[in-house]
Amino acid sequence: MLKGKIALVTGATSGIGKATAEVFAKNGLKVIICGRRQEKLEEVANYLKSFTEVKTLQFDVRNQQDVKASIDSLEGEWKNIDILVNNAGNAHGLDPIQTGKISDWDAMIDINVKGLLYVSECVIPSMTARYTGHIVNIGSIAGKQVYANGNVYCASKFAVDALTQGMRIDLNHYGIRVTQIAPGLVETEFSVVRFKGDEEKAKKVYQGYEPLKAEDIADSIWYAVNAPKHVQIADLVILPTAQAAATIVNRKS
Ligand code: NDP
Ligand code: 8X3
Repeated sequence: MLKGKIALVTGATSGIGKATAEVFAKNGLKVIICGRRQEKLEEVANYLKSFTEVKTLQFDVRNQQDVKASIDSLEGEWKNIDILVNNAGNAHGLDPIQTGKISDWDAMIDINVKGLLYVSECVIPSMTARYTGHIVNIGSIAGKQVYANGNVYCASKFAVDALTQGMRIDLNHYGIRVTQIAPGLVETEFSVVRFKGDEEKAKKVYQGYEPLKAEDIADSIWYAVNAPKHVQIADLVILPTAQAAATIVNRKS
């Protein structure tokens, strides 16, 4: 059903975005992969090209002008994006609010919230004009429950939850489906970024239980986009079996 459709995935240089682009490519969708790291984009694109047609767009979602110029540079059929996966994002720091860093707060609001809006603003017009499309926003369990020291990251993901609902309401008339996927603990580069390159600290987040893999989330995204056209998966919370809530994890060691 989706063979030949065009999907744009932000944050496709690693983790959930990369795994999602791979599932799409293997199922015959044409993919536009986005991220800041050009060498990673090329590496992923070279791999995906054995399955499908691929375009790369290199931009920082914080830079509205670059986002617009990049997406506007798409030509011909590539302009008609059928599926947008707003995945680019990260946590920066894990500090209590009283000692949090402004630069971390700015990064999380600018990337996770404003970046998602900047990309959506460029893609939505071609969907409304065609009365079709599917937007998948990657939220988090952190957008459902606030946890200690999560403050601004949680706020950014609560914003994704609200924006997903808002998009679904405003785009309802156009037949555009809007889905939120809200994962719990997924082992990716996420914690390395959160802890600013401290690999040891990052590794501990995923020890003593089996965390989700990026591929598990990619599968759920595929389930949502591949559902029959009259079915709109609105919101999926996906946790490792060992995780009961944001900070309740059954660790064996
Ligand atoms: P990764 O760190 O592995 O991937 C993050 C991706 O986002 C990378 O491809 C990165 O690419 C891109 N990115 C980050 N900042 C920017 C930016 N300023 N401009 C453009 N692209 C950017 O983490 P995940 O795969 O885990 O994270 C993907 C999404 O899933 C995020 O929104 C995250 O909040 C969410 N999530 C993750 C969970 C987890 O436990 N891992 C759980 C719940 C939600 P590049 O560096 O090349 O720009
Ligand atoms: C990522 C999962 O629990 O670190 O969104 O917030 S968590």
